[in-house]
Amino acid sequence: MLSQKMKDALNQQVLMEAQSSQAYLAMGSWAEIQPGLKGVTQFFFRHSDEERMHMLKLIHYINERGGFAVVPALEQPALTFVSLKKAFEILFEHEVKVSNSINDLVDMALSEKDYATHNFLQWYVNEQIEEERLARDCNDKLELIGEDKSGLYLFDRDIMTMNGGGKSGF
Ligand code: OFO
Repeated sequence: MLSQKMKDALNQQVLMEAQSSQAYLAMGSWAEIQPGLKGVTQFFFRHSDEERMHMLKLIHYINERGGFAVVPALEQPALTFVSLKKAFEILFEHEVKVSNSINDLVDMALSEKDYATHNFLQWYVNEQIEEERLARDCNDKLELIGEDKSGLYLFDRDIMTMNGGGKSGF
């Protein structure tokens, strides 16, 4: 059984994953109308799907452990971005926040001696290592590319293989 405190905290994480999915969906929609960003578009849409899967995993876990997973209302995410670099900076900062939130949940699980939830959360701990790494790589590459159009062309091409390259698939 989950404690009430843990149920609430896991439901908050459901909200966070849903917001992530929504934020990356908006990035995908923005990228889709920019010229020449096919790879990046695919990357954002796929990432949005991944976040939905993270949310679903939590929903099933909460319900299986005697709680009730609440499907949350969502805020409208940022819809436009001054540059691709800015979008990836936001994505990276967001992933760091998600990692911190997962770490707080792990702390709570340990302090409540809820080892089942602790065990369940390890998947998210590993996932966040991968997601932060990929987001950091993208930011580093975009920093190097700067305003270079041919660099951006290659970035857009390469990101298609980065999608499937990580453990998470991003
Ligand atoms: Fe769910 O990992 Fe990104 O946010």
